[in-house]
Parts: sequence; structure tokens; C-alpha cells
Amino acid sequence: MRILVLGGDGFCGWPTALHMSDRGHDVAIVDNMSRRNIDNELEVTSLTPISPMGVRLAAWKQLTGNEIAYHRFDVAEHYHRLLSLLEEYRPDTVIHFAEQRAAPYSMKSSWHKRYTVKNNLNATNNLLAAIVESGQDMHVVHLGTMGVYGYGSAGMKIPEGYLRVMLETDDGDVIEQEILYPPNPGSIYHLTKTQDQLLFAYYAKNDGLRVTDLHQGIVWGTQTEQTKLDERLINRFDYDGDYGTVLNRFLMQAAVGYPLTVHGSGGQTRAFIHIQDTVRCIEMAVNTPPKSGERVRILNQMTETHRVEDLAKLVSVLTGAEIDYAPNPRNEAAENELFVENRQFLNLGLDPITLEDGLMREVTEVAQKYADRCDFDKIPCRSLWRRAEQPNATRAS
Ligand code: NAD
Ligand code: USQ
Repeated sequence: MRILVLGGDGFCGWPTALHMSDRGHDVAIVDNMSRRNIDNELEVTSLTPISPMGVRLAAWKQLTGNEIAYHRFDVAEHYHRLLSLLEEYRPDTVIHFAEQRAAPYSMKSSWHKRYTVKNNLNATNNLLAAIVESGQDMHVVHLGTMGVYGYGSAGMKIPEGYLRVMLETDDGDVIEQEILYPPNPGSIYHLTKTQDQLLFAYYAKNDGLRVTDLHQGIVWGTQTEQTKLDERLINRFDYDGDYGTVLNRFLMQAAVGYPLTVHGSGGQTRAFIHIQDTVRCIEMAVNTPPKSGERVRILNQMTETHRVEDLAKLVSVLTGAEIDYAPNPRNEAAENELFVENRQFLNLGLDPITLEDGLMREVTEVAQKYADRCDFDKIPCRSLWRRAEQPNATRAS
């Protein structure tokens, strides 16, 4: 299969590109390096020493003989470049990671809100419009988020994308329908993912595009079978207050002796998945495309749910780290329950990596190994959700 990976330099995109190349597919990457530039803006670097793209690709070729082509351009801006690439490369599948993915970054200022909306929605719409214009039949696999649902489900399992509802007609009859689960985003970033869903639904209905949307939980861990092969292939590890996600932050904080930063009471429950399972799930999604004319296929890509406080306690027991309960910079429910349906991936054969299997390995093999690269000043979360709480809010045009 020919597979185009948009956002293939990123935390999920890079290991996915290697995984699919290792499976014998012809893989090409598009990335505008915006994520590396954001590191420059935030004056932070990945905890792991990631190599430049040229070094990454040369190392992969040297180790496996496999070549991955790389195209550097902005999917949200350079529509015609994208269109000609689709026409020339003729991918069977496009895996779309090319979005600004951090909720705290999207809430830093009005500039960051506008950038996130413009980048994410134009990237998705450009891809879909270009596929239609190319006249080719390609399967789009998009990385969405569990956050489109919000994080409460009134005691029921969050279904995979669609909610069955009973409606009473004017004649008093009761009819059954399935609708997109009502969106309930908790940040501007998450909001862009709810808008992506409408774009997918529209293009599937109007143009018969084949789309799979993976509603992924928080990804933890760093390495996959392929990125472990050589340090030049190492995956990125974000630990800073904007891009670091909660469990990887706790692992890094434990490794460097920084108290674990629980927001509020830590009663927030979230869904998690290991990066190795991310790439396996994406491969399963690529191998089982919907048919043209089918509605968007939505799968919940997560393997377990945990309360933030419980994660902190688990890491603390394993490592002896202290826990620090800090005021929550976000506007989110202090506590929630979360039950998630993920039967589709389990039925496809997913055998999840659990926290028990991998946590300590992650602390010793990654977080402790690169602990000296950590800048303690970048650990606190300084992005606030409400303007009233932002006395020094950045003004940018
Ligand atoms: P990332 O920021 O590490 O990777 C995204 C990549 O896309 C970066 O390399 C960036 O340079 C590139 N990119 C962004 N906008 C682009 C554009 N307009 N043109 C070309 N390239 C562009 O993020 P990630 O963690 O790998 O996440 C990938 C996707 O998975 C995102 O869409 C995110 O919403 C989703 N996701 C991530 C997580 C997680 O925990 N990391 C969880 C659920 C869903
Ligand atoms: N949190 C802490 N302490 C920290 C960092 C975070 O208590 O040091 C809390 C947050 O307040 C929040 C929870 O942990 O309640 C999760 O925060 P996070 O930064 O780990 O995850 P989130 O902002 O939801 O975003 C991440 C990815 C995003 C993806 C999403 C999946 O950055 O791309 O879409 O996870 S999900 O959460 O399922 O929506």
C-alpha cells in the first residue's frame, strides 16, 4: 500500500511512519516542522534528543533498506502542493496527524486560539477538498480525540462516535436514530476536533469519501519497536507545561525529583493508550477501511481509564515521588467518571499494553536516562483557561 503520513515528524506520526514502513508499505511524510518551531517559541526541547528529519530518514534507510520520502510544506496553507502530491504519489491511505495538538497551547492567548483553529480546520478541509479534486479514491485515517465527547457520560459507556436516540415525531410515533455523539469540547484545541468531525461527515455524505476517525485518549510512553532500534530514530518526549501530557509528565517529574503536579483534586478521569498500541491501532484501521458511501467510521482508540490522582499515587508508590496538589489552570470538571466503549479495536485483535507492564520501564529507560535535559522552569503549566485569571495575557496580532 502507498501511505501518506501528514504530520509524520510528530510524536504519533513518526513512529506510525516507521511502523508502516516496517510492515512493507511505501510511506511518504509531509510535515512543515511547526511543532519543532513551537519548541523554539516556547524555548523548550523534547526530553529525548530527537534528530533532524534528514538524519532520521538516513538512519532508517541504513538500518532497514527502506526509503521514506519527505515533503516539507504546510498542509493548511499550501493547497496546490498537497493536491499535486496526491495526484503524483496516488496514496491508498492518508493518515492525518497534521494539527496543533496541545490544549494548553491553544489557550495561551487569542493568537494561539486563532492559530489553532486556522491550522487545524484548514489542514483537514484542504485534505478533503484535495482528495475530491484529485478524483482518486483514498482512505483518510484521522487522529481525533476522546475530548470531543467531553469527559462525562451519565453513567453509560461513551459509544464509538454515534449515539442511539429515540425521537418522538409530530404524529406521536417514536423513531430511532443514530446521531454524532453531542460534542462537548473543553479547549479550543478540542473544539477543532469536534469541527473536524463535521467536515468528515459532510465529505463522506456529499462525495463518498472513505474516512476513519480515531478518537484517541492520552498517549503515554515514548518508544515503539522501530524507534528503539537506534538513538537517531528516538521519538519525542514532551514534558513542558504546554505540550507534556499528564502521565509522561509524572514519569519525568518522578525521574528528576520534581513533585508530581496534580491539578486541583486530581479527580479528573481520562482515557489512556501506550504509543506502541497507537501505531498498532492505526495499522488495524488502515487495514479495515470503510466502503465508499458508508458513514464515517469512528473508533475509540484507548485502552484504560484512570483518575489523575490515582496515576500520581501509582507513580509515587513506584518511585517515591512527592505529590503536589496545585490550583487547576484549566476550566474543567474537578471530578468525573469515564466509561468508554472500545470493543471495535479489541475485536480486531488489540492486546493492550497496560500501565503495570510499562510504567517503570518508561521511567528508567527514558525519563531517567535523559533527565539532565530537563529545564525545571518549563515544568509548571502557565496557560490559563480564563482571561480574568490572566493578568499578563500575551497580546499578539
Ligand atoms: P505533534 O505535535 O507531535 O505532531 C503533529 C505534527 O504535525 C508535527 O510534527 C507538526 O509539525 C505537524 N503539523 C502541524 N500542523 C501542520 C501543517 N499545517 N502542515 C504540515 N504539518 C503540520 O502531535 P502528536 O502528539 O503526534 O499528535 C498527532 C495527532 O494525534 C494530533 O492531531 C492530535 O490531536 C492527535 N492526538 C494526540 C494525542 C497525544 O496524546 N499526543 C492524543 C490523542 C490524539
Ligand atoms: N493534568 C494534571 N497535571 C499535569 C498535566 C495535566 O493534573 O501536570 C490534568 C489536566 O488538568 C487534565 C488531565 O490531566 O485534567 C489531562 O491533561 P493532558 O494535558 O494530559 O491531556 P489533554 O489536555 O486532554 O490533551 C492530550 C493531548 C491531546 C489529546 C488528548 C486526548 O495533548 O492531543 O487529544 O490528550 S483526551 O484527553 O482523551 O481528550
